[in-house]
Amino acid sequence: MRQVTVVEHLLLRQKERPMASGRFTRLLTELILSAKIIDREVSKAGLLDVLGATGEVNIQGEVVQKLDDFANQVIIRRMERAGVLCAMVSEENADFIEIPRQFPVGDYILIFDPLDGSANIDANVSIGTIFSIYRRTSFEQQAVSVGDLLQKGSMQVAAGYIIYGSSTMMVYTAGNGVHGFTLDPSVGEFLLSHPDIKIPERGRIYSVNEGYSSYWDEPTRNIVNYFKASDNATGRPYSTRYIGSLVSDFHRNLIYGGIFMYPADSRDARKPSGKLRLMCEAAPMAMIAEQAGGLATDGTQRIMDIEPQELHQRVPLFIGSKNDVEVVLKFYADAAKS
Ligand code: AHM
Ligand code: MG
Repeated sequence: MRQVTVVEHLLLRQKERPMASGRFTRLLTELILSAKIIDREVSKAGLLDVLGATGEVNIQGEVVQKLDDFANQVIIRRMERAGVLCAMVSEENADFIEIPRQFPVGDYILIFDPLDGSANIDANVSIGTIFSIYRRTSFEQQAVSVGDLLQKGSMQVAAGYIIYGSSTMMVYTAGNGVHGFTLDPSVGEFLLSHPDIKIPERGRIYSVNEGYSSYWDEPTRNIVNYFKASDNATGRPYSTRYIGSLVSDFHRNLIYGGIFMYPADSRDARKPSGKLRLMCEAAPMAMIAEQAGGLATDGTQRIMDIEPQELHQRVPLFIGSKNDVEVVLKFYADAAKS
């Protein structure tokens, strides 16, 4: 059987739009190449650690960088030359990244988390790159400002992730369904393996870091108790599955059905809105969830409708199967009434 590569898939989409300039395809092609480079290094992570421990240097004679810095640099250096972006926002950089003057610019904005869940890397746990693409709305000749970047999730042109797992996959949406491609390392191509992914309406899994339950608000505690309670009609109790790596937890729930939660947490006064970032993590995952038939909320508001006030704003996140996220909305709505 002849399998469609991700670039062929993008070109087919481009052909369906006679006015398309090919810049979006160019952007994603460059991002895919970045992902392949990151994948190559992630798959050698243990090996690089061994080499580092013996005091050896890598083949270029350089000290091996931490992988999340490496991933960040790969994406920035490749994408700034692509000629299609006007700015980038990385979870690793406090400020937004401008395109150096010597390179051509375009009107796309790339927001990304280069290696999410990288705290797990030494234990060989799956990690991922998350991306989100917007278009600037202001006049193109003006310098880009933070205001150009603070767009709500519903303005996203596309969103996706690459999961470096037992196999490496890219999952993305450009607003017409969610498609998954698996990297065939023997040919170095992402091949269409999961066309038009739909998340089951109801799952059997809840994913949350329950170690922090004493720091949660009351609705969140009640929600988790609900998923743990026994009820044949709704298939409860659900199973707990929590990896601590958003891309992996989300991807598993996307395929099997379920809900992922990173709620508000009173443990750290600086993080009353939980840990995850609205723009780099929650909004792109929300677009994928919705395109797959699921939902994403902060408890009361649709994630995609939240207007960001700052680049690294955090937000509580409840995301996954439609029926399961509706349970969350109901608990929060009931709490607001009482
Ligand atoms: P990171 O962006 O620093 O990698 O942190 C985000 C990660 C997510 O992948 C994961 O869902 C979460 O942190 C886990 O946090 P915790 O260890 O508090 O459960
Ligand atoms: Mg992250």
